[in-house]
Amino acid sequence: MKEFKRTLVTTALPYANGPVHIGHLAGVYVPADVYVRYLRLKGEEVLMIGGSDEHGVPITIRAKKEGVTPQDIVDRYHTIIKDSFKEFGISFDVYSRTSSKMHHQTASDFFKTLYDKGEFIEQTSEQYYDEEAQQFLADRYITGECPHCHAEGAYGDQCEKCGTSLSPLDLINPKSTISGSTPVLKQTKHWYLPLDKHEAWQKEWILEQHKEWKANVYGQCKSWLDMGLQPRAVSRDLDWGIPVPVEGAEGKVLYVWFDAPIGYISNTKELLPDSWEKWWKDQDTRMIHFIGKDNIVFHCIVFPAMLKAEGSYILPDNVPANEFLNLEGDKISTSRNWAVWLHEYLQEFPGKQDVLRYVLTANAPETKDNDFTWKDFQARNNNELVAVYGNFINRALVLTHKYFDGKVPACGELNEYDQATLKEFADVKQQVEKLLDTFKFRDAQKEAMNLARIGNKYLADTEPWKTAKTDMERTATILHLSLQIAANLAIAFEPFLPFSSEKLRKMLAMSSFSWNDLGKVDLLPEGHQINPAELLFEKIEDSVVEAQVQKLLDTKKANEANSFTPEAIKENVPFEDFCKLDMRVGTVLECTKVPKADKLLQFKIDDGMGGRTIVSGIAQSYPDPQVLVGKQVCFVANFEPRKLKGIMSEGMIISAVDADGRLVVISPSDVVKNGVNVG
Ligand code: B3M
Ligand code: ZN
Repeated sequence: MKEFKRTLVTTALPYANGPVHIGHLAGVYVPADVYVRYLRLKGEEVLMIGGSDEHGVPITIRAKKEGVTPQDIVDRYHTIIKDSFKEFGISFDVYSRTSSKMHHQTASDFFKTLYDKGEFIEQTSEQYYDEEAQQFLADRYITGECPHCHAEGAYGDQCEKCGTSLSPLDLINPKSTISGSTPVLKQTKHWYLPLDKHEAWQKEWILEQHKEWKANVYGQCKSWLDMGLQPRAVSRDLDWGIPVPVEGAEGKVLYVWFDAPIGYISNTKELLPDSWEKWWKDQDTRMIHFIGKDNIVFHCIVFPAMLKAEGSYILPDNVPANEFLNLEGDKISTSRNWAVWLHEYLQEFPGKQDVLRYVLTANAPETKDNDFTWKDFQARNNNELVAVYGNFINRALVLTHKYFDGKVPACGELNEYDQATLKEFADVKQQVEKLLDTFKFRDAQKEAMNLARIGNKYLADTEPWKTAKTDMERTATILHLSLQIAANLAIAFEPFLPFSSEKLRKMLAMSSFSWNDLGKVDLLPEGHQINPAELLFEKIEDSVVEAQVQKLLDTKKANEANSFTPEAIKENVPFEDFCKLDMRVGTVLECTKVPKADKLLQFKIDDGMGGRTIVSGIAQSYPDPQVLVGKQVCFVANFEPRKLKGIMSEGMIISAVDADGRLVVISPSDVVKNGVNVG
C-alpha cells in the first residue's frame, strides 16, 4: 500500500433546500467525523471539507412555492444545516457553500479550462420550452400522464406513483408547472463531458487498481463501466446557478452536479488560500469522499473524469459510500416528513448528541440499508451506554474518591485475573485501528464498547467495595487498573463520542491525550488527582421514546389524510328519491355521552317543533361533547325512529367522514331558523 503524507476528507454537500436528518448523519457525516477525529488523534495531517449544495432545480421549485427567491431558501437552510452539524460535533475544518463568490469563480474557471482544452463536446437537442414563461423547462417543471401506469402528475424525470424513471418526452399530455401551458419542443445547445472517452482509463483505475473499495461501491462502478459510458450534459437552461462562462451561453448555467463537487476545491481554497494546492495536486495527498450510495456514480466516475480532464488534480483514493438508513421500517422522506430532524432532536434531547452518534454508528448502513427505531435507540442507550460504559466509569471514579480521596492509588502485585484482564485489552488499539482504516466503523465502535465491557466485568468480578473491608492494598490495585482502563476508554471513544470523551478526560484530569497511548496501562500515575465523578449518560424512559413514536404515527396519519382519494360515486338516483329524505336544521340544546356505549352521544335538539332526541355514533370524534352545545346541525328528520341503548332516537345527525375516519358534524355556514329544510 502506498504511504501518504496527508488525508483530504470530503463529505457530500447536502442540498440547502431542507434541514438535515438522521439519514444524512448516519450515511455521511458521523462516519467521516469518526475517521477524521481518529486521524487527528493519531497526529496525522488531515482536513475535513464540507459545505451546502445551493444550486439545482429543487431549490428553485421550493422558492417558487414559497414566493421567495432561491437565495432566501439557501440562506435559511444553510444556516440550519451548518448549526446542526456543529451541535453534533461534526468537526469540519471548513463548512462553506456553493453560492459563495469563491465557488462561483472556481467552478467557472474549471469549466473554462476544460472548454479551452477541448474536453467538451457541444450538442443540440430538442427540449421542452414554455412559450408563456419564455423559458426551457427542467424535467421537474413538466408534469403529465405516466406512459406506464397512466397516473396524472408524473414528473418529467420520474413517475412517483409507479417509480419509473422517465424522460420528459415520454409524458402523455405534458404541461408546464410554471404557466400550466402545453410546452413546445425547441432546439437548445449544451456542453457534454464525453465520458465514453474516459472509460478505458477508468476501467483500469477502478476495476484493476481499486479492488479494495467497498463491495457496494465497486459493484456499482463495475456495472456502470460494463454498460458503457455515455456523454453527459454539464449545462442546463435555468436561471439559478453558475453561468456557463462562454459566448453564446446566455440563460444557461452549469449543471448542479458539475459545480457541486468542485465545491470541495472551492471550500479548501477558502480555508487555505495559499496552500490549498498541496491538498489537491500533490500525489502524496490521499483523498477520500464520504457519500451516500445515490452519489456513487458522480464521485467515482463523473468527478474523476472532470479532474482527469483538467489534468493537474489527484483522484480519490477511496469512496466509502454507505447504503441508506430507514426510519421505523420506512424510507426516510423529506416531502412526507418521515424523518428525525437533527434540529428537532437537539431541542428534544438536549446534551444527548453522543447518544444519537452512538446509535447511528452501531446501526450504520455500511453494507446494506438499515433501520433506525426508537426502541433500539432506547435499548442501546440504557443497556450499553448507561449500563456498561457509564456504569463502569461511575463506579471506578466514585470508589476512588471514597477510598483514596480521588488520588490514583498504587498498583500492587497483579494476580492472574488482573493479568488476564490486561491481556484482553492489550491489542484493542490494533483491533480498532484495523477496522477504522478499512472504514468499518460499526465494528470499530463495538471494539471500543468491548473495552468498557471488560472494565465493567473486572469491577463486578473483583468487587473492590468488598475487598475494601479487609484488604486496602488489593483494593488499590483493582482501582488503579480500573482507572487505566477508564483513561483508555476516553481515548478509544473520542472519535465516536467526542462530548463524553471530553467529559471523561476532564474527570480524569488527563493531560496527554493521544491515540498512540491507547492500550497503555500507565496513563494515570500513582497519586494523580482526579476530579469528581459525573454521570456520562442517563437512562431514557419509556415515555420519552413513546412520545417520539407517537409523533411519527401522527405524521403517518397526516400523510394518509393528505393522500386521500375520495370514494367512487354511488349509482345515480332520481330527484324524487332525494326528495323523500326530509333534512332539517336544529340547535343542539344538550349533548351527553350515552352510559356504557363508547360510540354514542345523546342529543337534545331544538327542531323548531317542540324538540327531539337523537342518538348519534360520533362520540369518538367528540371526546368533549359540550363543544357541540349551542351549535346548529343538520339532521334527517324522517328517519324511522329506533331504539339505541334503550333511548328512542328520532333522526340522524349528518356528518362528514374525514380521511382518517373522524366524523365532523355539518352545520349551516350562517345561523338559520330551527326547523328549516335542507335541500
Ligand atoms: N447535494 C446530492 C445529495 O445530497 C448532492 C451531493 C453533492 S456532493 C458534491 O444527495
Ligand atoms: Zn407511473
